[in-house]
Amino acid sequence: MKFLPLLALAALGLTAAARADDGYDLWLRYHPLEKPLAARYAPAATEVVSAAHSATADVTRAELVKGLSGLLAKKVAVGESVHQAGAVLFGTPENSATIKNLNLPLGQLGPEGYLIRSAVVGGKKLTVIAGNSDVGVLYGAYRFLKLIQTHEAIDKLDIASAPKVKLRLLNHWDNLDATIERGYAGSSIFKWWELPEHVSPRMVDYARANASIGINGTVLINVNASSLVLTQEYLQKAAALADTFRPYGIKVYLVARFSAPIEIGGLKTADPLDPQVREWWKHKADEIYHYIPDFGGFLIKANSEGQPGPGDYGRTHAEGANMFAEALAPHGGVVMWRAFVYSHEVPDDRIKQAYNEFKPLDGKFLPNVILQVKNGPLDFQPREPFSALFGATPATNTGLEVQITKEYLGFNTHLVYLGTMWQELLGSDTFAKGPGSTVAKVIDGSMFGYKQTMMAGVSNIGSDRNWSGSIFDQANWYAFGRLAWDPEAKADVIASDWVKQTFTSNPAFLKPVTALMMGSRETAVDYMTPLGLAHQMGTSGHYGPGPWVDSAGRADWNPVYYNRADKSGIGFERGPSGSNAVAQYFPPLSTIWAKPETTPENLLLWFHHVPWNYAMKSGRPLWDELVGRYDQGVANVDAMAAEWLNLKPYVDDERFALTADYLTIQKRDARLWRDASIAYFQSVSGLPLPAGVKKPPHSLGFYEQLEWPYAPGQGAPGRKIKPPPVEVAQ
Ligand code: GCV
Repeated sequence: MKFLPLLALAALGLTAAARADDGYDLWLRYHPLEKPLAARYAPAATEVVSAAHSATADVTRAELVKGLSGLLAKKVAVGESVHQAGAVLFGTPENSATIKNLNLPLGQLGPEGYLIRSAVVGGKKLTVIAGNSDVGVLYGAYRFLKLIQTHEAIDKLDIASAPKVKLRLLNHWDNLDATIERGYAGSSIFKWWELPEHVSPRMVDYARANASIGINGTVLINVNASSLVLTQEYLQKAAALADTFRPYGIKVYLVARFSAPIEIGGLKTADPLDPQVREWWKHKADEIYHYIPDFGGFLIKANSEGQPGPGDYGRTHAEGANMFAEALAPHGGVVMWRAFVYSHEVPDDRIKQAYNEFKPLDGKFLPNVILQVKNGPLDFQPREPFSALFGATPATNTGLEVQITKEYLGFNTHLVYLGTMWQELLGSDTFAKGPGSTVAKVIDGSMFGYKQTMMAGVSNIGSDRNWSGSIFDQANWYAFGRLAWDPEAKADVIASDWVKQTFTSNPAFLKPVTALMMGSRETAVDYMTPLGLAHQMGTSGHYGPGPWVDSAGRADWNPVYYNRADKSGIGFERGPSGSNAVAQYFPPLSTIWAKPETTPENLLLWFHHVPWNYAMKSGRPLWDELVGRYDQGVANVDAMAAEWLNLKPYVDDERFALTADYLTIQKRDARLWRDASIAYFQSVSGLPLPAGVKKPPHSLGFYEQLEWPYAPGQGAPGRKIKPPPVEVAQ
């Protein structure tokens, strides 16, 4: 192809900024670099060399060729041995004599780590990408391409990296009928109906994207599971996906529904101590491994939100989990047993219940069981403290579950970067073994020497062309992978890498967009649930505000259960005079969080019920501060939207417009959250609005009538449909 001069391209509206882009390529965009940059890199990327020919080596080669030829806009030679200076040589000591002879320090890198080095071999300068396994090398190849995408120097490389967490998994809450519980990006990408005969080519791009950020496993279906997925027909379908993902180092996992022996096995019971049931699961495991030899294992939601479990037979969670563990152990599989458990009877503060259930079972689980704990003790709220289970189960492998899909954070239409939220969590000190006992050190296994380590993210991926429902939600998928690889990685570095790979490295764009992302989660907290409030969303859909809701199926699904707002004040008392949830944490947190004066203000109402006139650090009474936070949230979204409009010259039209439209929605919603919350809390506090504060435009009654019956992600559409309220202007 002939290259047209840049000016001519600009005249045709075809410069990099203007080219339409639907976001399908995610952060793996290998669009040509500007000429001077490409010229800088070209001498160090003349050919891709490897003698390895495994399925993984083949995809590594293909990715390097695709990436380098795209970025450098030139043909890149491929060979089995080095012919010219500037070769990119990849492999392991087993499949490359050159790499073996280099005696590289691969010992510390484990099975998935990699090393990237500039070296001189036979008088020729080259770049070596090496690892102990083909998959480690593939990760190294993605890192090498990222160096070029992010405009790093590549002439004197000496990079070594290995994942700190062993199992880095996506959890899809996808149903077999292609709907997605809490999915906001279309329907499921796993087309079970067409499998195993047809595997969508999109599955390869899914695997590429995951491998590029180090994700090495995927749970294909919803934890609210159907037993059907364990039937022969569906195992064959799952096997077709496993075959497609395998070259990319990605294992397939399934959800095991506890009652499957009854539902698909014809047994009368699913009691985990019944010999027939145990035998059934052993056979089932053997059958699965027949179809999927490297099957990863089971994820199980038991005795939680109506799912069956060992409690139905008077057995403990450990007895239940160990039954599966025994069935999987001969094959090397693991059981991820979810700790998201709270009782039907609501006997105690809901946030205490998982700890109460699992702490006494510490040490009773088999070595191939991992307790899968949500980040906070409640449910993926905009802000919660870390779950008290982190640090409390030294004798039980304990893994982390975060939610990439933004069930409680404005779905795909609110721009909220979750890297900062996860960094806050992972950096939180549990004090389990004194200062420095961070959640990161618990889950990477270094604190208690766990045999299995795991970090799972509830996926935000769907059939939308842009995968995640918005461009900026791709950053959350990306950040999850990066943090699972290194839980101590920094959110700002991750955000900036993502912006560079996804958009541009131009500082005029990079700086403001990274800043916008970094502030976005705190902004959402401000307009939704400031000062430690939680679960104030309307029930079912969890989209808009509903602080007044007191009619949900059970008390602890109600926002009023959490805000406890009354004439005397607001907040849930969890100090010694209340539910004493603080006692589940290690000292000094149990003491610091026991009193409002020493509780950080961003968790104040989570831990304490305080009077409306409680004096805040700002000097304002609590009521004024609360109102101020809502206003701040709205102002920040306005500023984000305005900032984005300034950035039009640096973005293609399609991604610019989508993001601008969504920011308009976010502006609307932030106002609604602010207005509805202030209207409700004012009706309870009876206090006047602080001077200069704008009155909500409608009466409380108006907001109370709002519903979002068709909000996506609720499974069957329209769980509860009412005609929309008639607007009454104030
Ligand atoms: C998959 C919350 C969500 C449910 C989800 C559950 C869980 O309650 O609203 O949709 O169910 O968490 O994590 O199991």
